[in-house]
Amino acid sequence: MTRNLAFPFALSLALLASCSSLAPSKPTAELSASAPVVEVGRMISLSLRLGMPGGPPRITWSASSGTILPTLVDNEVDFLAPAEPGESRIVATASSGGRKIGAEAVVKILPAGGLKKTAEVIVEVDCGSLEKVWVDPAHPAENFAPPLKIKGTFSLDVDTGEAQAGGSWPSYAMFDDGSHGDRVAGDGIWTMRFVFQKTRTKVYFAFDDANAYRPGFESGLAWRLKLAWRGVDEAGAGEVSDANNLFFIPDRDQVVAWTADMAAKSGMHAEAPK
Ligand SMILES: [Ca+2]
Repeated sequence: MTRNLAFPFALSLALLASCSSLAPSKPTAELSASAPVVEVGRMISLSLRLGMPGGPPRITWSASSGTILPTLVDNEVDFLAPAEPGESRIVATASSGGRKIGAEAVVKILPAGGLKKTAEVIVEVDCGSLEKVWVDPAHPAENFAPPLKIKGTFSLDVDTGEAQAGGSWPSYAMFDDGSHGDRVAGDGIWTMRFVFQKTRTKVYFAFDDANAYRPGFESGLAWRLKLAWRGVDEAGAGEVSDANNLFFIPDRDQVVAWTADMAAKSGMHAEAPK
């Protein structure tokens, strides 16, 4: 009898063993976040969904950066993003009846404003620096004549600032009257404000002014400003010009500025090197 009973017992053990190797009987854990990205210092919610036999599991949470904030429910927490952009790896571990299972999620931490869909681009030119500019041997000391104009591969609603990348170099008068993003009226810094839908498309731009000497598509002074800006940029960070033109990429809020310091470094007040 004992032998006869032993066989079915062994068989059922084998069946159990083979069942336990199949997915349905394995504990499962899935970690989900209310959003896959969050701005620095902002909060999202995290939830751990468990399929686990046995009594109520004990759940522990950790994050490689940022702060885990408990809620009233063990399997849900809030995540407070750190002050620095980057990534945080969040791990939740559940244990019950000697079994342990974990799940993890990576949350991307964006800079402040990173989730905003629009990018504000302010272009500023210190036109006080555009005096006695060397353009060519016959025009060695040209002076800025207002208004400064900006043109480029964009379209713009001047009143609202709404702008789109792309376009065939329309020209718009900039402002030195405290409007359209201009910070101080009458200080010689001419400004234009653009609000783009964020894009990685390069927006090329150049300037013009009312100076009478016009050797090409713009005044000689504006042409010299472009060359000088490119020269300073290429000597420096190399972020706002390529082989042909100045550009910005409206993928974030930014100020694109030509300053008196840059003018002094550019050599635009002396004959250009041959
Ligand atoms: Ca101004």
